[in-house]
Amino acid sequence: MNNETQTHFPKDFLWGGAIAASQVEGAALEDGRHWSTADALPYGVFKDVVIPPPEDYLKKDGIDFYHRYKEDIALFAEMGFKVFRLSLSWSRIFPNGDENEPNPLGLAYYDDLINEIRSHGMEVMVTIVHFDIPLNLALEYGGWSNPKLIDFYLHFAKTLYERYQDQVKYWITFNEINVTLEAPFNGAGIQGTKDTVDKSTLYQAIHHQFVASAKAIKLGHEINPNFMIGCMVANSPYYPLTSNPDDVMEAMKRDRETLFFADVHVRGKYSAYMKRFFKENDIKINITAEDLQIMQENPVDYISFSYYMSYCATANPEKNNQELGNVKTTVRNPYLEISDWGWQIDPKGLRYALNQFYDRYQKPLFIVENGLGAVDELVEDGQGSYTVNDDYRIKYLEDHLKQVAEAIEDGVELLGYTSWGPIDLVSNTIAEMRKRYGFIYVDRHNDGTGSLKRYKKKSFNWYKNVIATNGESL
Ligand code: BGP
Repeated sequence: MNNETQTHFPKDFLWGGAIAASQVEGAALEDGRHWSTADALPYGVFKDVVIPPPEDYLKKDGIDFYHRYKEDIALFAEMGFKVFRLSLSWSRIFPNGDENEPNPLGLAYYDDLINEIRSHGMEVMVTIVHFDIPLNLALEYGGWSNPKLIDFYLHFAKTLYERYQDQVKYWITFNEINVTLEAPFNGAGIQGTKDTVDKSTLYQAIHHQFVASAKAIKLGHEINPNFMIGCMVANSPYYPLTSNPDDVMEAMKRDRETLFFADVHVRGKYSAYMKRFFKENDIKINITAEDLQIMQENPVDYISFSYYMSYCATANPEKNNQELGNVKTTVRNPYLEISDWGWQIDPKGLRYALNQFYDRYQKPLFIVENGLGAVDELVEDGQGSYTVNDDYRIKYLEDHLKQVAEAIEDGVELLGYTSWGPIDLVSNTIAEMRKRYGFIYVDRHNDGTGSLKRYKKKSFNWYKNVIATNGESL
């Protein structure tokens, strides 16, 4: 810890890493698995719909985690992970989403995988759905616009809870639930884009997810009262571009597009500003008294979020036209650098976001994704092997973690930190290998070539040391 910061991370702080099934496993059609919406991205949304995905689709083989997980988990253990966040592929367990009986081979795979993680003494954090709805539920049922998805989801959640109740303590009901607003197919299995899907349909689907989430929290606590069940949002706070009150109001409005999702999960009801928004935009949603009761009675145990960047808001439509990140069109912050993919790098924004959430909710928080996607170059390490000198990644993570330490000093109750993609994986929406986040390099390329061999990057030992010193080395 440097001199400016006196803070110490809590003694039981959960350091670790996070992945998602569809971005690592591969084995897309092995052992009874069937297609998911994640396999159909980006083809299902940005180009003409191509289903099933074409042969060269990268997620089809992923980084072959399905077969190599023992080697990968041993590397995470070597770094000293206290927790490992993963998702379990819905379409591996219920290939079409609407079956009664789970696929025994899918469950057998996850039995082994979870045992392996536990055998290294790590806590397991499961994201029940991470952007991968069985494709059949999207095509035949219209995704989450259909209330039937609630029961299919609960059946899936119950299967996981009952089977892994003694091994998994931390659960997340939906990954980045607010992404449904920007990417309806990604988040809710609704075909179309944010500009083409009707707003009532979109918010109805989101409402179904809220109900499913609350019911899943109730069910989970009935099965094991010690479960910690949380929501997860993509958290990119907005700053006003200028001190013009119109910019300030715009920033407040755009922040609420995210806060709305956490508000509902914590307060169990729609805030007044959303009711006004629905009214003014003629958005009609079917919300029953029973829905509201179940939401009210089952708030989350903690709030988790991903943090990659902050945004700026301006009320001037002429300036509001720059593509930043994967999905948002907004305006660039003149004070911030951007990553190779145009994501604004803002460590202090993480301290700001942590404080904003803690002040608002007074609930434990968990940072479940953070990291730098960059182009890495594999070079000889002078000892007969290869490495990546990723000082830029170390800097990004170090700068962010120092701000996390500041937030803890501010009084924020933070349960843990899992970096995104501790091993290189296929990026989500753009489905590329070129964008790498890992401490471990995977020899696989955009064209599908590569030995799939794993190499430790420079950041591997750096993160190992951060964990070993519980953040004192920062
Ligand atoms: C989040 C997703 C992850 C992951 C990450 C990085 O939105 O939860 O699945 O992909 O972003 O995004 P990308 O893969 O586009 O770099």
